[in-house]
Amino acid sequence: TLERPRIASLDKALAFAASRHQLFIGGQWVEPQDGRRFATHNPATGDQLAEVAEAREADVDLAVAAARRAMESSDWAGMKPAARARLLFRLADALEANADELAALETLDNGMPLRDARHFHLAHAIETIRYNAGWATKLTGETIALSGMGDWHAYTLREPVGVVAQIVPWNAPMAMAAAKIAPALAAGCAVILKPAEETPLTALRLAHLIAEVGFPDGAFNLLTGFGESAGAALTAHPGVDKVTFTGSTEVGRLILRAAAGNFKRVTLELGGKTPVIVLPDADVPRAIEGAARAIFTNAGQVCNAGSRLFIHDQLFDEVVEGVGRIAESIKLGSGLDAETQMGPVISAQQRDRVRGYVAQGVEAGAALRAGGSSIDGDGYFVSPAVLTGTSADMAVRREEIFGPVLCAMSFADADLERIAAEANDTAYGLGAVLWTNNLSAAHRLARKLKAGTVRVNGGGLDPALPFGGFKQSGWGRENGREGIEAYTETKSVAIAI
Ligand code: TXE
Repeated sequence: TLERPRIASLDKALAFAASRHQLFIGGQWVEPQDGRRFATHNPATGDQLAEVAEAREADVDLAVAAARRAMESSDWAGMKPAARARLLFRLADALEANADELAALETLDNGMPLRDARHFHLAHAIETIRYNAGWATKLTGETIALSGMGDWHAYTLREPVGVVAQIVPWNAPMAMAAAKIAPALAAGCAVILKPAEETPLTALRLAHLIAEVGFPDGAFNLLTGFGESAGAALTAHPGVDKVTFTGSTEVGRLILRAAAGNFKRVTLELGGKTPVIVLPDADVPRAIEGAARAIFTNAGQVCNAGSRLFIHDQLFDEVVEGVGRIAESIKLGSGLDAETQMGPVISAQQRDRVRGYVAQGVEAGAALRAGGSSIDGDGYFVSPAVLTGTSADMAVRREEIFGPVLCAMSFADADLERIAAEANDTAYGLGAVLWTNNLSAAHRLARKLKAGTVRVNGGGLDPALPFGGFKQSGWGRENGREGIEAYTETKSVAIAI
């Protein structure tokens, strides 16, 4: 059911997937030192999709050496900010020119509907690169008025932090890779990107485009490989100055420990258990649609997925029924099918994990209002699930599931303190969503919620808006000015005059 231009992009994507993939180090495509390779699979069918090079410690050493050389070369370290910006703008154009193929690759690799891959993930990646390209020429220090005795002229410089290892997950591979590499390169850092072992293909295609637009050797390096080997070696390497990571909270902890060796700078985007709160004055149809979108997009494999729905008593039945109806109407299938609204989850393991949470909840007394089963066939499909009657101590309510599973709860009155306390009753603090037309309640709750992003009546992700977590959802922010400044070191210069 694909349209003709889409078929051409799919053919290109399949040919790329089937081609021989290598590591990209110091501007060259190279074989891994010990020649190892591993297979990746299409989650919609379970079939092998590609075979990619497996980087290990020796390859990490080579990539770090190449990145360090770039940080000392006049080609990269000496490049003017405006020239870095031009390269990034060219990269964004190259992504745009190849967006259909990249989107098809993303769908093959991750399973997401092609429409989402093209119109959200690719569009967002391109916008993020352009946004950060603009910052390259606007990173400035300050002149400082001093309080002490001396008569000094004092100012600050913002310098690139150095070699940055960037480790990304499989749920939004292209968008996440762009969000990592764009500010790092705009700031003048040298990058070593490690995509998730499940989804390396768009990062590989991205590396080809980076080579084509002419970034100097070693400014960008790509290592495909596993977390425990390539990822761990990168985070422990003394030649790496900073690690930026998006992934599980558990691996975030491992990264912090590994980074302690040489006090690497660390930015972490970790898990979430985002509350969605529907107040009594909400626009109900929009709240229903928004609540469903918040948890079912990308099959719930979103760090900011709205997995806990708090609804005022008087709207509870209507909202749960509405979200349940949407859950039941969602068409599951291959992301390549134009009709598909929800693709598979990433792996058989993830499918079993998601189902396990639902089963555990039901066993503990929760009621399944919709979905939750896996679908027969070869791909890794889970039908969207809505649970009521969960208690605050159940795993389904507390832990990040990373699947299309929603727990709906009611609250009796509009006591904002109590609502905020329940919403904040989690180890995470990535996002929160409010549905209300009460301006004061919206502002009050926005202040009380312990979350890095609060969305009221919709609103989404933007490269200009800082994104990150309170509590165990992470360290630091990506996007916006803060996002790019995180790739710089501040240097104070004081001159006696
Ligand atoms: O994540 P990992 P997994 C959560 C989500 C999901 C669970 C498990 O709940 O179900 O984590 O997913 C690399 N040193 N999120 O196992 O392992 C790995 O190669 C360095 C939420 O896939 O964190 C991959 O590139 N790197 C999340 C990346 O880390 C290591 C997105 C993410 O994999 C490493 C993904 C190590 N020791 C999962 N071990 C979000 N918040 O968006 C693994 N990696």
